[in-house]
Amino acid sequence: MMRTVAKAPSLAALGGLLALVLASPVHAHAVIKESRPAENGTVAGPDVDLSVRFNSRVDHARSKLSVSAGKSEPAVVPIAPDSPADALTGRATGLAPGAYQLHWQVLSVDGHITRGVVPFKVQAPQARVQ
Ligand SMILES: [Cu+2]
Repeated sequence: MMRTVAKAPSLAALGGLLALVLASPVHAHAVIKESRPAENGTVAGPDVDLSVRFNSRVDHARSKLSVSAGKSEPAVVPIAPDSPADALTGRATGLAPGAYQLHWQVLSVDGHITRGVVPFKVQAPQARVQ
């Protein structure tokens, strides 16, 4: 009996927590789902197609892609006008072999900005085997 009474408040607290968890999906911050290049992936240069896909629609006009090498200032990569509604795509050109970071910043439909970095490597173009 005592045990049952003691449990009642914690169950109520659990219910409150559950309500919070259930309410949170209303907030749809853009969360990265996949990228090209992949995180820590290696791609052939010097021109590299970039793509970052999210869990929700993003505002292309208020989002940004840029690429940096080492501690250099990130160079802005124009976002392709035909990017899918839930993705940012673009093309970085003239990348020498080496280590790079793809920086993304997006405004999602709920009005929140999220950002992140995807490290990747560029290698020299593969010799073509005919
Ligand atoms: Cu949000």
